[in-house]
Amino acid sequence: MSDIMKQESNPSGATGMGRRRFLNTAALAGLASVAACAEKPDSLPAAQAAPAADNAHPGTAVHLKPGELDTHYGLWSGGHTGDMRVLGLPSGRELHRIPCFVPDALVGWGITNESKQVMGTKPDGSLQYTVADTHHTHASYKDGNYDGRYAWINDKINSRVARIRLDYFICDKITELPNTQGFHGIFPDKRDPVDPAINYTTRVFCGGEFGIPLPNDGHGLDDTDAYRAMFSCLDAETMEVRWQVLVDGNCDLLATSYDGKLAATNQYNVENGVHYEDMMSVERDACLFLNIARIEEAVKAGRFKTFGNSKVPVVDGSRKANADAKTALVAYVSVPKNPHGVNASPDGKYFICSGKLSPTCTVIELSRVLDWFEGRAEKLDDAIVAEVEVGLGPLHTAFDGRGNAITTLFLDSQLVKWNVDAAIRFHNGDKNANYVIDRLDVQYQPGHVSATHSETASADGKFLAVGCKFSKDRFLPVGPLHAENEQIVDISGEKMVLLADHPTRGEPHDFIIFKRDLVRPKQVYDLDDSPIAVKDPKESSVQREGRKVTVRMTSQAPAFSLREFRVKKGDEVTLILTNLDKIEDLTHGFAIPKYNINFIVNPLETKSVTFIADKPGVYWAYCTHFCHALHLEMRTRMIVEA
Ligand SMILES: [Cu+2]
Repeated sequence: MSDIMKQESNPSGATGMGRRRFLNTAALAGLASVAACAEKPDSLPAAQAAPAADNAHPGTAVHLKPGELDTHYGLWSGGHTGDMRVLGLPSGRELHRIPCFVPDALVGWGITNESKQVMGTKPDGSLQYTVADTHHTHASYKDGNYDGRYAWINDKINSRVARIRLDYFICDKITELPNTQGFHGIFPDKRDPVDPAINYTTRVFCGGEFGIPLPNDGHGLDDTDAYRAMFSCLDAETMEVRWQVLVDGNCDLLATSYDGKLAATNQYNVENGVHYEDMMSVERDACLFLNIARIEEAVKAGRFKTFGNSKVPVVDGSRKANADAKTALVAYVSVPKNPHGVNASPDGKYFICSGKLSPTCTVIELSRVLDWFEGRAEKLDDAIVAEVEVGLGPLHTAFDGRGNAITTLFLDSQLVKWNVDAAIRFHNGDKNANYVIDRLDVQYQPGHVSATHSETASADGKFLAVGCKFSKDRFLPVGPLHAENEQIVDISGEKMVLLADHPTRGEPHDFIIFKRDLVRPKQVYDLDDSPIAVKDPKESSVQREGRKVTVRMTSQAPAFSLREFRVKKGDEVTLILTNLDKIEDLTHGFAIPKYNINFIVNPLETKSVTFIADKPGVYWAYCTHFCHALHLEMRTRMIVEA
């Protein structure tokens, strides 16, 4: 085990930590040995026993009796599976997966015409992309709280952002960001910076992580000094990219202010290096604050460029071009090197940037950033109201709505709960200000953390979830690939109490948690949701136009409206299926053997598929989603004539 891991946590957390101020490359290499420790469970830090939750905090019992419902929804990023996962909390039960970026065999995502249109296709009709790496998910706001309209999720690999409608819990739009690689942080605005009447989300901000040549069309391949990353703003309704800001450094996480005026991204590699030793060569990086009103004025005034084929206006947010507060679009607030995660406190006052390589969290007061922009403060550094030690490897912060921050410590495998006001007093010289309130061991190496309504004005401090990157010995071994460990923690009292472990498939990263009454999902579609709905079984038909054949049919347990349909070899067949069963929970499936087709139709939902009937023969198309006692008999024959 590395020396770093052997160092004990300082119980006060406030003084005499005696640790290296910053981690170096050798310490980072220690992370590998942390993972390797899994072979020797005895050498691991002792897991803290979970007290019986029901006795300790009856309000947050995680073990629901059969038939009992969770009190909260959790929206989890699906990681490699490119979906959004819906959990019931605090039980941690997985309720649903909403496919976004990657095909899904249950709902036929990537199979149906409707989903392909959302996902994007090549000229030959095949999907543009079939892999994804989702990290972060956030939902739309109104008056500083979630309004239950939309959620958004990123795909880091192909720089895409997906929107999820929270009425049907489906993905309805995907946008690919131009001039961007490694799209990482995402956050919607919370209101308009100028128009006070617009107190809800209208913009979605996206942070580009990797620097690339602009345009990235084969020119400037080796001119690495010119590689730059891009911060983007999308229209929340149209999902079109409104504008972009060229920035120094690599965008990690994003946060937005409650007045709509500022968006922030914690920026590592402001050196703009292309190798890791270059990326960590300077002692301080920056948390960037974007002045939204000024950027939009600059775009309106035509002070922008475009790159390559993209028509999206790009303004200059480089450090050099933004030194003068009077004209700056972006403020570069200095924070310790390679920061990780920036989170907005629910009181609207502070953004907290975690140190990662530094054992500190930096507290930045938003009003002081605005003071700098508006000429009321000379030094931008004065916006830093605290920079205090919290433990090794601080990454992300959740809030309990009672003035406390709860930060994950990746290297210490801990959550640390600390009081923000006390940290500010300590920073200002009050050495008796014991800002660290509690520490809790988690299992193991935590990354993201979020609490109930954490980054909203109604943070209620009930419980939190922490995404542990390594589970090691916490679950039955299933071969070399370990599950990750999402842990649920009660934060309603002074001491944090570990309630439950939940294995998750890799790798979820980020999530949000909100009260269940915030959304009222629809249980049945409206026939008019689809312009091609087959509204009556009598409308069923097989229509031919040249080599194009349209098959229209309905499903109603236990039968499809057509007992058979005939096409000819080589026909382009479009099959439209409407489920006329309107009872909640009565979903049918539709699969065609040897034609790689399977999808579901929910009550009163319509979907379509298009394919070439290239194999003559009889194909039993059948219902793949259990619906009725005669489910096995629910079939139709596709007859392809030679
Ligand atoms: Cu069926």
